[in-house]
Amino acid sequence: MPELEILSTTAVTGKGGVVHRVKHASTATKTDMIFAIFLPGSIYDKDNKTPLPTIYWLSGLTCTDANFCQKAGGNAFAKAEEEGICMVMPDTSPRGDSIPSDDAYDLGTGAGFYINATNAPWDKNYRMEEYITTELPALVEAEWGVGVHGLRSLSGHSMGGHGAITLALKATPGTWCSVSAFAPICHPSKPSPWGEKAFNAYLGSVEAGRDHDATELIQKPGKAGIYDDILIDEGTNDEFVAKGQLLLEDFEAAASTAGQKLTIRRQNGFDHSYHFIAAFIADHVAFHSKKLRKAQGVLAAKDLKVTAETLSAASTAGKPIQCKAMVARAPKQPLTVETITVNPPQAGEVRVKVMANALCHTDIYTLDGHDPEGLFPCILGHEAGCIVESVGEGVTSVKVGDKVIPCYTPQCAEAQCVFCMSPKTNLCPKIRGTQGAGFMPDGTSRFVDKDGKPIYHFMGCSTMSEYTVLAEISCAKVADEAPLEKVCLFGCGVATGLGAVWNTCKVEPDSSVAVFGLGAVGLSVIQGAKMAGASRIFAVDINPKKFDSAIALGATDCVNSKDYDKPIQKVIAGELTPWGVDYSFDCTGNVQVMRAALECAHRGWGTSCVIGVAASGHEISTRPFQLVTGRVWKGTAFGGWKSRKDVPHLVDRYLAGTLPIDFYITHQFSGVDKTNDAITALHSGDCLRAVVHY
Ligand code: NAD
Ligand code: AHE
Ligand code: ZN
Repeated sequence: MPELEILSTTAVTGKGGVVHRVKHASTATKTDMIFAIFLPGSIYDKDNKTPLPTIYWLSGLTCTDANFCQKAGGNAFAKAEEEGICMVMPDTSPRGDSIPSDDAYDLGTGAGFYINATNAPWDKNYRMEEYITTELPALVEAEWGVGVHGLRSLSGHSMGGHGAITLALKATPGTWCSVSAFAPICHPSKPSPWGEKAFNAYLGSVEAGRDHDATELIQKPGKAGIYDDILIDEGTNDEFVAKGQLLLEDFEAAASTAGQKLTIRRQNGFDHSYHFIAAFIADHVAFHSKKLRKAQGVLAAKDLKVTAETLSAASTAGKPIQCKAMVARAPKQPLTVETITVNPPQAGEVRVKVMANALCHTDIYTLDGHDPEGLFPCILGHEAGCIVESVGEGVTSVKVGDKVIPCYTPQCAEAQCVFCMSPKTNLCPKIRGTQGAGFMPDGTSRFVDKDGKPIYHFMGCSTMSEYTVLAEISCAKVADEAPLEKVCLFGCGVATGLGAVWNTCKVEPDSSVAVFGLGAVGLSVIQGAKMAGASRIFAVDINPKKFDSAIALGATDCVNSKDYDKPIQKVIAGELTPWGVDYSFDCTGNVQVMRAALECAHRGWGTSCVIGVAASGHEISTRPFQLVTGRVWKGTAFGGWKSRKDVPHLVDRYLAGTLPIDFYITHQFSGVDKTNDAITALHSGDCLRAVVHY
């Protein structure tokens, strides 16, 4: 691996996102090259080289990597941070005193045209096609582990737009996921003046340039349709349109003939500058993110197939499995990493390999000894994504290799179950007794520690173990292409918040809503309320660091109860609104806050929903007058979702892109033994969900 020199590291997003400027000796251009790489702070972990998708941005004539970072980086990196995507910004040519160049701005330095020159004196160093398509991705993947498995896309501006489209069309299908461009040079071999100069110099003829020309390439057999769509923006005030440099209409016509879908947006009043790029770069990042996620899903399904085959080949079925787990030995004690035995599933049970587990506040609440049902030693965890390793007798709804999300609110769906048969509730009691007692439905545990002693189960899930056993009725089977390290969030917090709004309270459009506590649960209440069309959303927390996320999800007002010297309910109902809000939600577990939430609900009809879980012995109270005057107090468990029926639909909406949740994942860790670090993160106050990959 060539020596990399980090020239500088700049913080560029409020979530720890950074840009490194990197210098290295290039084998392709036979000189030192500089590029920049953006790594999203909220999701990239250098130690584990988180395999994030990556966009390669190709700049235009005269530019270096720095132009894009300084002039369009703000919007680009903010969106890339949000989407969990890396960006790589290479230089536009080899540079240096020993490198041939030309006085003109459109040949030589800063004008490498993303081709491999074949003509002297350029042929030795001007090998930008090799550099961008081969050397740089290999280097980036080796050093940072990003853009692997073909999870990379191309975008660029002007000469870089030409580069992005032509390199994408010339590549073997599957090399790049998607391509987009700003004011691309589309028909340089027509020729356009830039094309004529570059191709004559670098390749010896314009004719030779046809192989590096988007309009020519798209007409070649097998090129149209490699990409289901290509996004292109061009400014209506771009001087190079009139100068016949870009010729987008030629590419448009050729693509239409060839049957290639293009999304062309001619942006009113914009010119050829970075203002133009900065204005629309977030759209392009979102465009690529969607394609990259889809590709990730396909990969995940392939992975699944491999894992399923490994699992069934492993034939651990019917045998005890030794694995690592985090055991809660006593309240208020750190979890201990232990090798335990997970016994085979009995009738009606399923043993699963846990792939990812997210921390929920309720795990902490029990670990801190506040749960009246808390039992020790136990294995906590209940917000996870798993793959079925083996099934017990009589299990029909899932099979080895299926992806499942464990559900602490099971669903037996039996005709005689008045709860499962009723549309009013999701609280199936079938196994609630044994589940609350820390056992499987037959009243025994499947976990044994190294001394042969049983360990209690927790919430019917116990996903802080590499393997766990679930009741079949607690398994929600989800789509094979679902990324478990993301959709695990539908196992509890986020699903609960969305469900509290959509199922339990059925918030109507134009309602006013107050949300107390802006953790993942509270923020998903805001997301749900926004999607339900609520017009006023009060986000209440005592930690102002949570307000940015609340606003990003749709909050209209942020309220810090500590800023007031009177009960917050009197502020919301009285000062900020005349009579209170239509709906309020407690997402803190604090009984005083639950009271405040009720008492700020609208006189006559306000409904307040308790989501937070209160410590044992803590009880709610208010004056009956509050209810007499029309307020309704209710609560929700898992957002009212009928788990096995509804959770797969939530996952499908995520895969369709209509229910984004990635932003809740603020921290990631690798290995079950990193769970204590995740707990520390959750206590830090700037963590929504910490996902531990196993
Ligand atoms: P979290 O710890 O991430 O978030 C709690 C938020 O409440 C924090 O932002 C904190 O600053 C804020 N807060 C604390 N005291 C406050 C106060 N006095 N006023 C205003 N804000 C205050 O927790 P989470 O994971 O989002 O879970 C929230 C609650 O929901 C927990 O009690 C959890 O146990 C419960 N929960 C219930 C269900 C259910 O099905 N009912 C499901 C999941 C979680
Ligand atoms: N064990 C506690 C009950 C805790 C509680 O209310 N749990 C919620 C889910 S919290 C998920 O993070 C729940 O769904 N409760 C319904 C149920 O059946 O437990 C106690 O108070 O005993
Ligand atoms: Zn939970």
